[in-house]
Amino acid sequence: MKNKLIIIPILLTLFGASIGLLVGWSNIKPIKRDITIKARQYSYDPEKLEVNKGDTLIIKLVSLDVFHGFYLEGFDIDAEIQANQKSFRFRHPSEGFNWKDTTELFLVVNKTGKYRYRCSHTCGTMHPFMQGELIVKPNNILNSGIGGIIGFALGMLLMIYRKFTNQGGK
Ligand SMILES: [Cu+2]
Repeated sequence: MKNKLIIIPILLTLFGASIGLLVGWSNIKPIKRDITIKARQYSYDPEKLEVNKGDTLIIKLVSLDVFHGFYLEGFDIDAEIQANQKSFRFRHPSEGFNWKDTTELFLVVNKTGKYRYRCSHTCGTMHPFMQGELIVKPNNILNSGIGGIIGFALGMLLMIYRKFTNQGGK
């Protein structure tokens, strides 16, 4: 009988933690991110972008010196940026050379991974080395962690509650 009393609280704790994990898993909150990428010979600022899966990126592209490109691998985006202009033009390479003018790129990052962005317009001798990296992280690790903690706390509360009710019954 003593063993049973130990097992039940453990099961309740695990059950609570599992519920917490599931709640955390579905509690993904994507956000909007305003991002300005400055291009100049021969780098991008920022060189590395870290976002979460599901986020909406609103990307402004500016060039500080000469004509640059911005080709984002994995998302079918290519852009051309004139020096010191607020607007730029972009296309989806899969649709050919159908350029459109814009001041912002809207992009929902719906997959995790590392994606290179690179200059697609020859801008000088070091042009081939002009590149950066977009890192899309899963956005549920933190949530599931918090969910697990809440679940654990819930399990502990259930265990305490059971102890009290058991004592009350006797
Ligand atoms: Cu360039």
